[in-house]
Amino acid sequence: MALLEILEYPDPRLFTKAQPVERIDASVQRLVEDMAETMYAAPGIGLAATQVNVHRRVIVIDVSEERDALLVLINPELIVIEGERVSEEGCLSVPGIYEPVRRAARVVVRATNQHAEPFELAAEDMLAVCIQHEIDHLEGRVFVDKLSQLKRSRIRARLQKRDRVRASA
Ligand code: K1U
Ligand code: ZN
Repeated sequence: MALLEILEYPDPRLFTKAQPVERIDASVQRLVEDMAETMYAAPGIGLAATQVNVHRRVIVIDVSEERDALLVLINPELIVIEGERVSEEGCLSVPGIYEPVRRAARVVVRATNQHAEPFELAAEDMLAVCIQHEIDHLEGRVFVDKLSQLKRSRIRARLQKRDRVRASA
C-alpha cells in the first residue's frame, strides 16, 4: 500500500470530471487500498480519486467512530435525493477551512464495491453529506464553490498567503 499525494485547492486538476470505471481489476483494487490508507492517515472521513489526481469514479468513505467500516463506491449514482440540511464541511484538499454547506438530508446511492458487486445504500446524517461531497469531487466540484463569492475570495486569499509562507520557509 502507498500514501498518495492529495491535491490542494485551487489546483486546476481538482476541476476535472472523472470517467467511469469500466472493469474492476487489480489496478482499481490497488487504487482503493492506497486511497483508504491515504484517507485514514490524513485523517479524513472520505476521499475521491480526483483528489489524488486519478480521474476515475472511485470514492472511499469511513464515517465510523472506530474507523473500521470502509465503504467503497465505484461509479456511484444518486438515485434518491430528499430533504435539506446545513452542516459544517471540511475538505482534505482545502486544509484548515470549515464552512456550513446546504445539501440534501437523505440520499440513496447506487454503486459497485471493490469486489465488483453492485449495491444500493440509503444514507442520512454525516454519511449522506460525505457521499454528496465526494460525488461532487468526481464532477470536478469543490465545496468552496458552493459558498458565497465573498467567502470564496477570502479562502483563496488565505490559501495564497499560506502558499507564500510555505515557499519562503
Ligand atoms: O473529501 C474530502 O476532502 C474529505 C473530507 C470529507 C468531508 C468532511 C466533512 C463533511 C463532508 C465531507 C474530510 O474528511 S475533511 C476532515 C474531517 O472532516 C474529519 C477528519 C477526521 C475525523 C473527523 C472528520
Ligand atoms: Zn473534499
